Amino acid sequence: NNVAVIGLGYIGLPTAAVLAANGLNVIGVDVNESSVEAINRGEVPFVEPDLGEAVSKAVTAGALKATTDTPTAEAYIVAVPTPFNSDRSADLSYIEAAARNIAPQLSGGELIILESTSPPGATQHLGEYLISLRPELSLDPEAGKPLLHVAHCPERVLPGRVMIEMVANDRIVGGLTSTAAEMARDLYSVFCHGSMHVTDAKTAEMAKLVENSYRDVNIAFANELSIVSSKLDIDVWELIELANHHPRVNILQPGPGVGGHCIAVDPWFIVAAAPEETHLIRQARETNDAKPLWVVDQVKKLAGTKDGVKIAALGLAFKANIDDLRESPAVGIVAEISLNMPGARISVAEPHVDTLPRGLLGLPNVELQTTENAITDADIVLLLVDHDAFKALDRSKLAGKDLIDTRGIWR
Ligand code: SAJ
Repeated sequence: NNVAVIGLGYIGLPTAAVLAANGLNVIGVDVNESSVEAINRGEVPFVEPDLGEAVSKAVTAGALKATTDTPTAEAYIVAVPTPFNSDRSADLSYIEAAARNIAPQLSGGELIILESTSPPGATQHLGEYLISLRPELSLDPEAGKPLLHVAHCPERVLPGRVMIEMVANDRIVGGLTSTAAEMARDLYSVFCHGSMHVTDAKTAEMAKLVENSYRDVNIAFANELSIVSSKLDIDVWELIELANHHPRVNILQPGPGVGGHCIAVDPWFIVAAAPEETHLIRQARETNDAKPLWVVDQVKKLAGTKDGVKIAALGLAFKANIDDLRESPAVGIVAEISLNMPGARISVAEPHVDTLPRGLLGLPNVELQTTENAITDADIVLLLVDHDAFKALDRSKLAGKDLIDTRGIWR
């Protein structure tokens, strides 16, 4: 009953904690020594509701231990990053590094699950890579050698709701063989109360990418509508609300752009796998990536040639009520305003962080402020994230200021 979880990040750590809570002996592996030490003290190196409690309980009970060395185990869950290269193909080097550490521990019969979001074919690649390192083992049940069982089980949890969705969501389990898929299904059934859908590895990989791409395409539609509506002087939020009364229409919300490490990345893996066939998916990415610059243009137009204009930028996170600034369009927008409008003063309010992120640190005209202070002085208030804290703002404090509300909370 030993499970090793490789990569103790946003997905690996919650998975490790939930497995440990359900009676398995879990060894978490990470290259980051300070994360490993923190976890062994029962602490969590990032913010996710209810995760801290789960980790501290599992560590205290002795069911979860973190280490930098890959141990011997019956099952390995690989949850390492899959960023993209400069040509937007997937970078599988973290997966390969995990495989190089797992390979020496194998004796045959183990289950290896790739949980990282991956391009089609990555699970097959992981399996073949392991076999190239350990040729006396095989993926093929007919080969007459000790077997490795390799499967893909993509995570689908929403940041901010990870501990709930990890247990409640349905899961797709794709194996290189049906035995591998069934073994993975049995392992995840220990904690997952959703339905398990068994398929082959490549279809499972694509299912995950398609889910995020579906959302990206639909957000791009909403973002395009917001630009069209601005040109036609129509309130896009009212427009979408009205259209959504149709029983078969459900348009998503426009915003300052699409952030996070999933939706802004995953569609490119589909484009890379079929570049000639992916016009819509590519266009959606480009539309969403262009939205932050459109917001910057709105600010420039409003500020006109006024020098010393004071801008309050509310929110830096990539979406509401989290502290995650990765790929956040809000950060890019503030950086771009700072660069394009050197005469402007930008007070940034982000109640979920205490320091400016790297991309904004040291910019001479940008400072982190409380929401109250940022607004008091401002000529222009630019709302970038729909945090509850901003929704609860006393609207009379905004009187007389120019507002740019990219999330439609002040209509
Ligand atoms: N956004 C909009 N308008 C909307 C919805 C979202 O502009 O109507 C923006 C958000 O502000 C944010 C970005 O899109 O910048 C992404 O946010 P999100 O809430 O749509 O998704 P993520 O990135 O937090 O999580 C997604 C989820 N995927 C789907 O809902 C299909 C989650 O279930 C996945 O597990 C996660 O990606 C992942 O890890 O792949």
